[in-house]
Amino acid sequence: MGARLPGVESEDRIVAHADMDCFYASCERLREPALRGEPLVVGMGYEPGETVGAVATASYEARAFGVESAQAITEALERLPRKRVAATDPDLDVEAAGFYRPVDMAFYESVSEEVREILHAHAGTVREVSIDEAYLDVTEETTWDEAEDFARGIKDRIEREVGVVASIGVAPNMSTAKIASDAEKPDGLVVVEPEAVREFLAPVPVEDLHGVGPVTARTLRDRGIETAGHLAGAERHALVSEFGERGADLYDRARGVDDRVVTPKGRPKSLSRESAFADPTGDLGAVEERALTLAAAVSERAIRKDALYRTIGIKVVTPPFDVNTRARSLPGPVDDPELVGRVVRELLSEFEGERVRKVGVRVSNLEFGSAAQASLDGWAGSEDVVDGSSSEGEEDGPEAESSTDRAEGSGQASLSQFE
Ligand code: DCP
Ligand code: MG
Repeated sequence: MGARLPGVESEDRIVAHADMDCFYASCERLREPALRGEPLVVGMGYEPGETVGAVATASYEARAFGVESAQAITEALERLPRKRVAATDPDLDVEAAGFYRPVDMAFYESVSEEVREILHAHAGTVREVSIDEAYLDVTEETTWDEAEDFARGIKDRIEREVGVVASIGVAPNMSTAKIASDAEKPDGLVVVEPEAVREFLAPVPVEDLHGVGPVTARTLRDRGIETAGHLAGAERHALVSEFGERGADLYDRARGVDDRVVTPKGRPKSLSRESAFADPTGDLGAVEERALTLAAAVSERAIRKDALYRTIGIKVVTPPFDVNTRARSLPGPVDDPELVGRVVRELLSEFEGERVRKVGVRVSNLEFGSAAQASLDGWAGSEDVVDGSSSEGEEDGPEAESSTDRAEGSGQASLSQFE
């Protein structure tokens, strides 16, 4: 949760949110221009010619065939066969086939860096929330009358100088700006002036609100709440009794109320990831399996950030919304993915026989800049993605980084990680 500045009304601020379109795919097209305009799938854990891995992202042409993030590559291939295969198979249509490429994080990071430089050139305050996404406080840099031209200037410069396309939303606060940047993707540019916020938000489906995963969305829909407009018209206290503090946030955001101030991002105090089960499970083996995937993701992220940790912890949410955390402190800071897995498994054993809604893994007590101590092989192949959302309502300030597995409820573990 960003700091609140006394006396600063949200209407006084102009916030932009920029998010690159199908970012990894756009990066691939930079170095392989023949892929432009083609259905293109970028797979995490994917190997050329194989069927392993999950979809990190798909170009909009590939999305038209039903390919989406976090889908298994096997499923993507059913919807969109490989071009090369289709070309030799008389039963397949080459026009309805696409290209598959493996993730190359180092390259995407370098493209991201170029985009960041441009964003920083246009705004004094930039909060980078992911590899392809940032909030800008542009109150000092523009006015509502000029906001559209201002945002177009940023968009054009990113496209001209970096070669990828950004969608940008401008609004009086962070949550509305994020929805605005998403509203007309790809190549979107949406400006929501203060007096238009309520009207703009009203038709937005609850799924599109930040922090609402499939599980929450289903609960809301079961209550007849399908849009932000419905949420805004709901009883605040009913939402609070159902979802706790988060319900209050949802209600506020749906009404276009969000006092968070865009603060430049600092170094995190912890790194975490969590993932919900579509249906609470009493199978500790399944919980453990999910937790170990999260543990691997968190350890990799620590390596990428050159962070050592002294504490390894878990979070186990049991129905209805009981949050249990357990942690173990280590004698000294380490970078040891294997140890993270082992500690997580030991801490989880206490929950044998419990039904689990959500599981999370966190490393904390971080120490940075000790690359020499980090294991060398850890530098290979680590991948990083981002999101700030946490469906238990822990807002991410600069002091904590957490993320919710986007494959929540889909039954597949997304291999994505969030910074
Ligand atoms: N990503 C991932 N796994 C996910 C979601 C995303 O690895 N489950 C990666 C690939 C994306 C990048 O993160 O390119 C940015 O995420 P976005 O949600 O912004 O998705 P895209 O940029 O791909 O598409 P959009 O045009 O919807 O922004
Ligand atoms: Mg994007």
